Amino acid sequence: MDQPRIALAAALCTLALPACATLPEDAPRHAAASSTTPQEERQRPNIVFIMSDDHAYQAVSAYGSDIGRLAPTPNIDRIARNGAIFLNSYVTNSLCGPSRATMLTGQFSHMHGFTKNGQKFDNSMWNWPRALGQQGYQTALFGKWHLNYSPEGAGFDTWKVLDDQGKYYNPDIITPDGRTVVEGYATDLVTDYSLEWLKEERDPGKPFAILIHHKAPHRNFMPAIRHLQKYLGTEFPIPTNYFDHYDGRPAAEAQEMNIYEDMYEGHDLHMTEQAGSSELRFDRWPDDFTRMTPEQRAAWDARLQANNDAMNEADLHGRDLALWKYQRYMNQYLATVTAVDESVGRVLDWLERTGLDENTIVVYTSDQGFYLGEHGWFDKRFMYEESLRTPLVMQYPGHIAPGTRVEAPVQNVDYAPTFLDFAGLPIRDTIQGRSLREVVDDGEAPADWREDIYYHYYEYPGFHSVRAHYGVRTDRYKLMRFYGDINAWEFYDLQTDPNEMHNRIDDPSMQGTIAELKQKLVELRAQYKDSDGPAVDDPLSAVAKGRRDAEAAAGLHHH
Ligand code: SGN
Ligand code: CA
Repeated sequence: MDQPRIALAAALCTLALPACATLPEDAPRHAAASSTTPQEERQRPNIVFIMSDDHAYQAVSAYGSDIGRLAPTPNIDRIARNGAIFLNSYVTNSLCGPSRATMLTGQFSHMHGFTKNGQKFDNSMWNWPRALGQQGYQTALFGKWHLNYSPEGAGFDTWKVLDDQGKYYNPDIITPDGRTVVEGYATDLVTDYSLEWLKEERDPGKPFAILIHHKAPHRNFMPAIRHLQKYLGTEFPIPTNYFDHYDGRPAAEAQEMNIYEDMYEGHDLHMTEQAGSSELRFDRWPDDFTRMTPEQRAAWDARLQANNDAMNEADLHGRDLALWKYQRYMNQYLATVTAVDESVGRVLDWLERTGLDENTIVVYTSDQGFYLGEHGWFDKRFMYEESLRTPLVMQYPGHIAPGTRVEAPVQNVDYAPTFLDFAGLPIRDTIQGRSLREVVDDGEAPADWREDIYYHYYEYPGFHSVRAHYGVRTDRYKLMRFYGDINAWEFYDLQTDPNEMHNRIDDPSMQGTIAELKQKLVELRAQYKDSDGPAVDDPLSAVAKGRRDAEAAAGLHHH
């Protein structure tokens, strides 16, 4: 943990010699802050933006799910209690890189250009933290970046990031000085870095924006040693569609993100070869475990041994094994969330102790939602509810009333304009979202707030084999178009079919509604300037349609 105090050096430099402050090249040299009095300065809110990776809203107790009752998140809930919970919060493309680029720029994937993971984000693009920095804010980023090797050039005064996806144990940490392996647990390290900067390194005379980006609860779901046993033995409720057969949903059928078929038993589920052994079953990427110290590994093995031995002795197969895997997935995933929730608590406690909470906006969100066994799945990507939604809570005393419940549909394109707005900056016209101030100030959306949300997923071929698709969600219905080698429309009535099991695209009684939704989709694609993929009125290819009809006639999709 002996990291060089680069940030401290930068902060001292700023204090002593304003001319050597780490302003980005393109920052105006006459930052507005220089003309504001300390009194005005204090009135601009600080921003604490906390984002985890792959945190399902079903696993945030403020959202009121059964899982939340068994595995509560008291500190994330605290933010909701102190301020607002967004009950209809959605992403624009349910994947890490694209989502992060969207939050930074306020644009849909096709506009900022980062449509799939693995692309390289152009760090010099406009982003909201840099815009605040140019107006006198101090800005810092700790944790996962995953848009590029590092955030070099993105405008942060201080940064310290995880390499790529980030590792849970002893992660590689990249700073402006280079890259080192740091002993510790990623969620705790990122929290320590953040609190060190807040307490000791920033300039207390300036407003700040800090981005705290956790790796957890992303795959491969490794909890901190202290939480490893937390939920072993808890029986989580099995989703009613855990054994989904994907009837009438060819893209859902073709995915590779099934808990009982596609998860790696060693890597993801931490299962061992046999009773008495700590040898992991199939582990496609052994580095997550081999990088642990012998002490960490011994502590890990000791805590899971009895549970793994019992599983091996029971010699489970088929349905029983699938059910066991669901419980193991849940107890590990949710235990990684515990450390995230503790981290949120540490940050909130510090803000309250210093009184800074009074003038600080705190946001908790995730880069997208996640499946916790619904349709048999882990991962995300699909426009179905669990990965389309993402948790979002926000507090700002005096500006957001405690316990506000926002029903209006919001999307991650709205974050950038929100921060600009609260910081008193104009909302630039390349931004495609709207400031959430408009919906949180009295909990009501203005009359011209969006009614429908637009979504577009691109990454195919790719991990988990989810086909490209776009779609629209209204308050009641959802229409999606998959394209590429699976070319198909899907339509759901979320009121009667919230689990999206019945694709009613061919239901004669729904054709009027479907035509209206297609029209909305045409309008949304024009509004957001998206011409990627087939046009809404492009017919499905004869090949795909013929195959679907033939399969339906053969009863292939009816179990
Ligand atoms: C990794 C994961 C995948 C996951 C992608 C994208 N495999 O490749 O399961 O879908 O990240 O996730 S892993 O075992 O190597 O973790 S994202 O959050 O970055 O979009
Ligand atoms: Ca993610």
